[in-house]
Amino acid sequence: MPTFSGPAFPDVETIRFEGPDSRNPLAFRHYNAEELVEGKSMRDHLRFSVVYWHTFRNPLGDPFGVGTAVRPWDDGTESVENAQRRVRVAFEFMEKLTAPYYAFHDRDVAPEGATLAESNKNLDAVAKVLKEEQQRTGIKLLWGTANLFSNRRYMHGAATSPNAEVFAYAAAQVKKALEVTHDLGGEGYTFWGGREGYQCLWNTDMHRELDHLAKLLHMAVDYAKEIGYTGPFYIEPKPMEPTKHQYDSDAAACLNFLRQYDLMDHFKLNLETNHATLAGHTMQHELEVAGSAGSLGSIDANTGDVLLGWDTDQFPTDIYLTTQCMHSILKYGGLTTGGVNFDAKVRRESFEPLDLFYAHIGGMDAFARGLKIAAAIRADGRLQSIVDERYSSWSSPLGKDIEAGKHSLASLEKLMLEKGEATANASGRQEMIENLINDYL
Ligand code: XLS
Ligand code: NI
Ligand code: NI
Repeated sequence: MPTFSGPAFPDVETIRFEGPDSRNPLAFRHYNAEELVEGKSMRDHLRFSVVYWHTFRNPLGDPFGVGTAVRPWDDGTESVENAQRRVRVAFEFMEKLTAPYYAFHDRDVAPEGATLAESNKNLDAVAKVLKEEQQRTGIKLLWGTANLFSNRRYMHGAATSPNAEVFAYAAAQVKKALEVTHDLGGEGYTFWGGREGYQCLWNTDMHRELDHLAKLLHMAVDYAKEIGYTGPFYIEPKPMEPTKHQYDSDAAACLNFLRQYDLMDHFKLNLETNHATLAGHTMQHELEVAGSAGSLGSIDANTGDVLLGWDTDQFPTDIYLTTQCMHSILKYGGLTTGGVNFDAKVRRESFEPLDLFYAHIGGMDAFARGLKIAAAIRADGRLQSIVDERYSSWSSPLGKDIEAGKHSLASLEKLMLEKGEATANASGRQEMIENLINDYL
């Protein structure tokens, strides 16, 4: 095959904001990077990020059929040269999309070698090009991660493998991925434990596996100090797939694990919509759980399909969903080190390079609208005043005293014996609130 020499997207110019009336499918209608929302630019609120794995490595196969993706720049080999060429294409894409960030796994960007030393060498050779392209374009690394799930050595888990040498290998891989992430100025480092769980409890020592998982995370925290990496670590909850049960099953399970093993100061959560729904929760629920614990770090923006019960990783287009996301994110102080990271893939039928643009433009516009709508809800204040009113009894002397710890079961019993019955409840007004939210859409 003759070597590809770009550009990879010759027909695409830099994507620009053209406003809601534009009929140009290669333009933003709502994402206007410079526009201020609550005093901050949309760029800084949303911190959009493109994922390397789906956008540049996913062949678009499914369990019933081979990959369909047409990627003319990719010669299909596992060579370092091909990987380096792909980096140039990735940055051409992200630059034209005006995405300020990207995210990767070690094994998406560089091919795995026959030995760990060879894999590390390959990663260095590709990281060199990543660095050049970051410097050329100003695009930054949102987070890096190690792929501790694809290789067959990780069939029983990585940190939670019953095989101690597999744990050691995973540790070595994390060390290297952390070094490369740090060297590229990565603003975060993520752990997603795709195989950190079980297929069968009869053969599983859960207590030991959880201890081992915590050990690996502590080693990462210690090593970060050694190399001067000061960014956050993220844990990404997901209940299942590929294993029957993953220990990081949802936000609450992750928080419990982090507290149990004294990791709360070092980790925040990276929440993914399709993982929330697989766990039987809404994304809004997961964001509220993480946010109220002060542990909201970043989001993997995607969506599932109501009729397909698996991690379909579709691009988010539902404005109700993005409004919920941005409302919770604004409520908890916004994304600081994290971003809106499109952990999403185009459908198997959308196999052309151009589809990658349409998908991301749609996701960015959907989040921009969600941001504007959430800000409008907040500015208007009607929702907040309903919520304030709902909890107003907690501002009464009794409510204040209970919150301040001035009461006991006995003192409250005394009070209620005197009163006989609690004050009548007020309506929750759910339907009225739902109507009110629709006013802004
Ligand atoms: C898989 C996860 C994965 C993580 C990174 O379902 O979403 O892509 O984000 O390892
Ligand atoms: Ni993800
Ligand atoms: Ni996922």
